[in-house]
Amino acid sequence: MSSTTIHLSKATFTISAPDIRRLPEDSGIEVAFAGRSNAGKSSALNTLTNQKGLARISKTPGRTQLINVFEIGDNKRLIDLPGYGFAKVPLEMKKKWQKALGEYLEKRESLKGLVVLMDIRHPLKDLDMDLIQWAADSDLPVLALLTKSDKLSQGKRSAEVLKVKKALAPLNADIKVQAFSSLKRTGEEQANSIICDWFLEEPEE
Ligand SMILES: Nc1nc2c(ncn2[C@@H]2O[C@H](COP(=O)(O)OP(=O)(O)O)[C@@H](O)[C@H]2O)c(=O)[nH]1
Ligand SMILES: [Mg+2]
Repeated sequence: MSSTTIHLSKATFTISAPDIRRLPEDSGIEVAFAGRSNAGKSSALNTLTNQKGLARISKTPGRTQLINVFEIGDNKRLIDLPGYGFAKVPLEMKKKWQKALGEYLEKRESLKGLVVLMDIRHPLKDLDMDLIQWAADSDLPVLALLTKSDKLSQGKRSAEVLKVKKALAPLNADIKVQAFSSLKRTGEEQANSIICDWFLEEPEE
């Protein structure tokens, strides 16, 4: 048993990599954040690390095309993956960073958990489902974070969480669903605890 406590607030920016070859050595544990552009990924990273400027909150959707790495110490890293699904971007650019995203997901050995961020008002779009299905097939645990939950009433919020849980249940995988608001800090504790558990998992033989 490890007695270490993980503090996401220790995260410091390490590098922005255009492809996986430019990433730190593939050892230790990484937890990656992925989602459609504008899903609230940068805001969630800032909230969870308690650092306002950690992931620059992009005003122009689709500009965060790089793999951003944040060290939290002890060979553990948070990974901010390029946002996907933004239409108003030249196809060549899109292909390039979608390739970086795909390569990261397929090849990165230290990836131990995937946070998929979706706007609670529009969850489970095709690309989100592709990603979650892929993680399920790869035995990678998933936290589906339903962002901007402050935009819905309590009743609608619970209904949406239930709907997403039901939709994902047939995958029979390690998938947790949590409503989240960076604005109100809703779901922060739960998300933090799931992510820290991933960081504390014993390495496999
Ligand atoms: N109301 C509300 N707006 C949010 C929340 N999180 C993000 N946003 C807004 O959604 C937009 C996209 O957020 P951002 O974090 O840049 O998304 P990213 O493209 O996924 O990194 C910004 O205008 C944010 O202010 C939230 O919890 N509540
Ligand atoms: Mg962003």
